[in-house]
Amino acid sequence: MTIVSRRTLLRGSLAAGLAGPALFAAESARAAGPIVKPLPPELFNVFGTNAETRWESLRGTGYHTPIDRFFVRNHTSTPLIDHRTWRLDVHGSGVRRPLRLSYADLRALPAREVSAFIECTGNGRSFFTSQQGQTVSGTAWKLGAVGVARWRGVPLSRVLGLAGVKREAVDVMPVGLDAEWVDGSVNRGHVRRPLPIAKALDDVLLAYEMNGEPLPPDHGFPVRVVVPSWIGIASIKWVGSIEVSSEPLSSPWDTNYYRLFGPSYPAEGSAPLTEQVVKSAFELPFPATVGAGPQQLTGRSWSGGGRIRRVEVTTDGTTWRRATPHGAAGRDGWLRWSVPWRPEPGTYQLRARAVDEHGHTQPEQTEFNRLGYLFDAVVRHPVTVV
Ligand SMILES: Nc1nc2c(c(=O)[nH]1)N[C@H]1C(S)=C(S)[C@@H](COP(=O)(O)O)O[C@H]1N2
Ligand SMILES: [Mo]
Repeated sequence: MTIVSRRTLLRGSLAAGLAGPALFAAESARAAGPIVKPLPPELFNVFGTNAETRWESLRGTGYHTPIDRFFVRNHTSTPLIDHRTWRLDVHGSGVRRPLRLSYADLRALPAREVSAFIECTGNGRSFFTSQQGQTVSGTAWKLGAVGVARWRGVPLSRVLGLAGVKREAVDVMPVGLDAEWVDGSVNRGHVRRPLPIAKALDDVLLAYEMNGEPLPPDHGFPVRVVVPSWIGIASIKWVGSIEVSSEPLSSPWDTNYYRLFGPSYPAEGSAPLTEQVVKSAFELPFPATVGAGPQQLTGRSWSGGGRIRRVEVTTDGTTWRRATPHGAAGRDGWLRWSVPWRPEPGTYQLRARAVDEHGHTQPEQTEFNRLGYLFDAVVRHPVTVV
């Protein structure tokens, strides 16, 4: 394995007229339309550069979300990156030995597999409006901006260890190689968000495989960060550099965005968001039409705060029945469940609510925040029985 110190490499590259990570973005990443994989309407709802999974397409699939229906959230476009020229730079005031790793270097390090959801912070955002009558900004997701995959790669702690993390290191900032993001008229730069050193050294993965396949372009090929249990923006795709700092770092993604803003929060917003909240979804179209007679309602519940311990469903709005778990509740994943139902023709609002092992529940209402983050209230799912 050839792990070269970044300083040595930079000297070489500077001599050749090169200038660090930005160059790789320009050289090896080219725009390929916002999303590369097919987005058939029976699997996805498309919103510009983003695509949400249709929940009914998960019915009958296993625990892990198949790649062909895993949601995509892109600030700009999926870049096509050549793994042969890709490099990961690990640098900053918080490391003793800045590093530059190739794809082969990373692949040669001891690997780990982690099963975890990635979920957009705004998943469920449209229900602020449809259920609570509130105006929020951002993509009007229903509940399909979440998926669970098997991620294989190298623990970030291992790579940081090779770079020699200093005791005074506080923040770690992975930076994406996709295009800089222009928000209205403001260029916010490359997608990036600092992680506290404690989380970075805990369970974060530098993943190069998803469900046993090389990471697909839309999900971060060649390498993405996977931050289990945290909001999706933490899991930077197409990572090209990681800054480790002995001073606190910040980016628009933890100051202007991904905090709670609104009348119940301080003017500068809440603290930067970290863990996901509790949610439940039925594997049905939204709204759904089903036939009368005996059937099974199926769904999944998940939480960033711990394993799901109990799920209850109501089909009449008053009686809550315990759902039957299918398989075990995954840590950083979800619990699949079902309840029998024998409806007469009519209109219904199905609801499911879950509790995790640390007692986090789903409220009737989510406190308003302008950017529509962390909607955890019980969703009323309209169903017509014919
Ligand atoms: N480089 C980069 N990383 C990124 C993003 C992005 O646009 N660029 N989007 C983030 C957001 S907001 C989410 S929710 C997840 C989505 O991951 P997925 O597209 O693999 O489902 O990736 C995160 N990582
Ligand atoms: Mo997101």
